[in-house]
Amino acid sequence: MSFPDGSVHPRREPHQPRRLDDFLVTQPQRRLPQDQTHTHTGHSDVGDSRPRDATRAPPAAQMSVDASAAILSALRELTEDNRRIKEDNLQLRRDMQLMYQAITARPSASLQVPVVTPGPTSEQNRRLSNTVSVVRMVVSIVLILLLAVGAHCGKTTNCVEGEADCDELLKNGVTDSGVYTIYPFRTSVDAYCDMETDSGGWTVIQKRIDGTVNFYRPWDQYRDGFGDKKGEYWLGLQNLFLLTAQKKYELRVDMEDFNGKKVFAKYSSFFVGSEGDGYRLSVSGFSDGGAGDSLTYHNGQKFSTLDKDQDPNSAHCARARLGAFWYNGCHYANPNGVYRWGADATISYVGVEWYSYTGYNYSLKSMTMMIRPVP
Ligand SMILES: [Ca+2]
Repeated sequence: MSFPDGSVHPRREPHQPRRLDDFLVTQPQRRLPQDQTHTHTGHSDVGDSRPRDATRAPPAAQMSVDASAAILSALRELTEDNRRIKEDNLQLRRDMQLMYQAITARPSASLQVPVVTPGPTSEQNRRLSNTVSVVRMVVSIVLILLLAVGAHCGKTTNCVEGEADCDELLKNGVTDSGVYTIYPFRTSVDAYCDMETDSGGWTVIQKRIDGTVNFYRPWDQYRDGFGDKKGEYWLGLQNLFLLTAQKKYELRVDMEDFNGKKVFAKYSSFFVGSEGDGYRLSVSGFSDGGAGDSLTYHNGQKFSTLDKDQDPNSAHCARARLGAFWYNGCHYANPNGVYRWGADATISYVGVEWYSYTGYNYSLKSMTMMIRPVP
């Protein structure tokens, strides 16, 4: 039997099932002499079930008593064997449960469990198996305790506590917009907090304002975040996952064209899945602030970058649109496209675009994506 970490459970010698015949065969074969088949009275004892004095019992009756004793002995041993097998099976199930819990709690954990070579006898194997079972349990329990301690914030761990987002900062009296440290799931993240727009409390997750930061970047940078928190930046997909996993959030997208016209689009529900699910976008509940809806089209899509094509289009949308986004096939919104100062059709579909507002080939002056817990 092998475990997920590759270790092998010490083989237990199966208890050999015993048959009644084994015991009966081991009994001395008593053959009656021909001259004792009948008593002097001429009466046959075969088939006579009446109790008799043992000292006076004829040989056939004695054999029957011996056979009964052998059967009772065999039954007792079989019962004992059965009890041991049940105990071993129960212990094995406990070991497996502990190993499974330890491994699933920390996939990278490698349990160093000694592999025991079966000994010469089943009794020795049984004792070794019991010893190894105890070692397994102790190792598993220690691992589980270490994981539990590791999950708790302490002096030796990096996790910290504080406001989970800009909305909590606002409620704690921070009313000025600016860059603050927030702690989604006790993870330290710097973000710009908008404490003015629509009553404030917004955590900015993306901002384009002047084209000073290059947004055509690979997966790792979109996962971890990049840019200047006081200017243009992307907060990072992992941070978005952590943020939106802790509460129910709404999304607001503010934008401005080069004529100074400001509009926005708002969505009552916004969250981002885990990296294992491609940081999949879930967005719904559009309400119009003049920009129209160009984001619902992207709902349900995985995130794509120049080095990771996860969009359903046969083309590589991130490369075709010179950006990175939850491309569908490919976009109505391209917030992370090329900043190019207004109308430009030299290369189509690659600007900072919101189709329902200014169509394709018009790169907006500013675009800001920000989230806030739903009241
Ligand atoms: Ca594709």
